Amino acid sequence: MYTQAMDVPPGTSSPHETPSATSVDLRQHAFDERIDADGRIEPRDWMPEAYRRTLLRQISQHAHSEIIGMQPEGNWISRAPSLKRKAILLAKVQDEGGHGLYLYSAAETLGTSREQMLDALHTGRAKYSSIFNYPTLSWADVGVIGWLVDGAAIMNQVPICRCSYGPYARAMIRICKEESFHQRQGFESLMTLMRGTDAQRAMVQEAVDRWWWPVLAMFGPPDADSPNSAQGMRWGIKRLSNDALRQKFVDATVPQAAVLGITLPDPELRWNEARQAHDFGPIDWDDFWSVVNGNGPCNRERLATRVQAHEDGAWVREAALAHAARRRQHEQESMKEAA
Ligand code: FAQ
Repeated sequence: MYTQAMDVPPGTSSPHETPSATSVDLRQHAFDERIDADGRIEPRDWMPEAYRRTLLRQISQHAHSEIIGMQPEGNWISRAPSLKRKAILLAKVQDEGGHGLYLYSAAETLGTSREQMLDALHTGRAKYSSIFNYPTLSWADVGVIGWLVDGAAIMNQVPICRCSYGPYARAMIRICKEESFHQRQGFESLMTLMRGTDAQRAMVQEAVDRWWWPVLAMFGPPDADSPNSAQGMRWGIKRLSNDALRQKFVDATVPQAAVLGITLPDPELRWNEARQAHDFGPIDWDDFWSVVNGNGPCNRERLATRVQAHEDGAWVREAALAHAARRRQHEQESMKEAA
């Protein structure tokens, strides 16, 4: 069900067939040339197995992040402070679900079914972003997620719009447009709170204090400890390194914090004239790895909620399959009648 794995016409060799050594050399050469020329690789093109696996790893992790990422904000839909905020939040959470679906579709073109990817997520074998394992304790968290988490996501994802793999790059173009709206609505929501009462301003500051460091860690380990970066960049999957993106994010966010009137919780944060960039304090990587390895404040809850939602949705999948089967049968019957 659902799979968009490649449909190869008769007579065409599948990218997953086992070819002779000479044809692999030729195909590898053509692939390398296309990558060097900054060209795009499409699903039916031959690709090295390691490239396919790296893409599948990154795209499926990204898809899982979008789907699990619906939960922290979803927690506030029933408690949004006004009808307007509830409508915006509903639309945003629904957008994140849509991003997950585009990305699962992009990953399926690499020859893995959605069932396989979901099974990896539901059994705890697949990763998703560390950031979604932190709780949303106040309404300000919703604004802070929009401002900082979506802000970090855009910083990371705009360069992926130029990814060498066509389906991923195209999905990212659409996703980034929506993420930009998400970031703006988060900033606007915080701006409204900051113009409110002392208690509202304190609530925003408290939320920023909790989210700032996990958001910086979200960009991934330092370049020196990032085993996948060098090859990912060589293949044009990643365009900028984890540290470069983190730095760009800090530099973009500091002036926004000043406009909001928020203090970022880092006494070492200051402009470095020589580097033309901000210096910032050390990130707690032990905490990051503990969360990635399943021991964050909400890992178990997030996974259990996801598995439950999947089980609760079984009847929808069955109904969709039954409907598709009936439609196919009707189409075949009307074709027979017309013949
Ligand atoms: N969390 O060698 P690297 C969003 C893992 S979407 C968990 O540097 P790579 C939208 C990494 O997988 C957010 N694990 O790896 C939204 C690897 O493990 P593996 C998601 C992490 O792939 C907003 C190991 O550490 N965005 O926010 C994390 O070159 C609001 C070594 O790392 C994407 O996925 C982490 N933070 O670089 C939704 C963007 N960082 O697989 C709802 C696409 C690293 O070898 C609400 N992905 N790891 O076992 C990427 O750009 C890259 O995959 C990185 C990691 C940068 C995440």
